[in-house]
Amino acid sequence: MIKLLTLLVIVFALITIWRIIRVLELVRDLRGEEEEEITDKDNKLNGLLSMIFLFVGFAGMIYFTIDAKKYLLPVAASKHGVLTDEYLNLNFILIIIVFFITQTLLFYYAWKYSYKKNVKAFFWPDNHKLEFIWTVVPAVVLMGLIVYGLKLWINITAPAPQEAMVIEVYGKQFDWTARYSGSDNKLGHSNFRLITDDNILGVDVNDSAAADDKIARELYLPVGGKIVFKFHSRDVIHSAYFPHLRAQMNTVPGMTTEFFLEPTITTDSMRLITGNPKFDYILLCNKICGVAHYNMKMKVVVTTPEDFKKWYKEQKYVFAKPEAASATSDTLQTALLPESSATLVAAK
Ligand SMILES: [Cu+2]
Repeated sequence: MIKLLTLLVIVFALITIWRIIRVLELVRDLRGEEEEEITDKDNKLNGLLSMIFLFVGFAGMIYFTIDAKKYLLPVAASKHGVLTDEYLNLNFILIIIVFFITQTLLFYYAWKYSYKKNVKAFFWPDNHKLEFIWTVVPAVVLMGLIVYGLKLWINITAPAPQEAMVIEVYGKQFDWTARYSGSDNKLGHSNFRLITDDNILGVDVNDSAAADDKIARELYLPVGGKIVFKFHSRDVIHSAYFPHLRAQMNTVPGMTTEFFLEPTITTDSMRLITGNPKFDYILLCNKICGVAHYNMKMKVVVTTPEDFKKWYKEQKYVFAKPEAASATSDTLQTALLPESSATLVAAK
């Protein structure tokens, strides 16, 4: 309410000032006075104000940029995320350099070459060399950025390696479910026609690959593991967004989309990095998919391979474990996991 009142006061004040100026103009017209001549002093003052504006603007820009850092995401927690962050930072650095150069020239010249009575402007209609330079240099820099970006994109979206652990991420209005593919590293076939209250993902009970599949409402990932997510949707297009892992992929009804990534920082380590003991990774929906879209999220936990195995054992099978399933299926794709966190640390 106070904000609205303040806004109203400002608006009325501006209207009042505008009316007063208009009245003064009318009074001047009635008196038959000429419009004031612009003096050298006015030009000097305007030039000086340009320079002040430049420095105040720069100071404000630097201050607010640094201040806004607290709203940004913490360091990337996946292998490819570090690369995309580097690319983004490179873009920012280039933009900032160009910004400082162009703004400095703009306001400096306004001050330096402000109108002086006895100085005549030099007539310089074109300069091919200069135009060539300021066309070619940005073109080459942009080409470089595009080629670098494309290479990065091809690298990130390349097919996942064979040994990557397959996890289904299933979206529906308005929640996420995860399905782990078990010791065969194969997800059992699923179909929306098979969906029932007991079989929320519509997994085919007759598919032998489904026997060792496990279902979870929290997404646990082993740090250093190679993970390939297979995304599915029951109803509309959702978008699976892992901000801290720098990954996003649409989930589309009737088709499988996928994303390969390697988490590099455990939840515990990230809590230390961010200085926030309550920090948790999260999976969000990033496509406005209906009334409760804002609430469509799942907790993601990145943990050591040992803790991951422990957690995995406690998870439920999609179907009550049939006798046919091998007794060893509880052990999961142990071969897919990094050996232990100790070797991970050593590898760093
Ligand atoms: Cu959604």
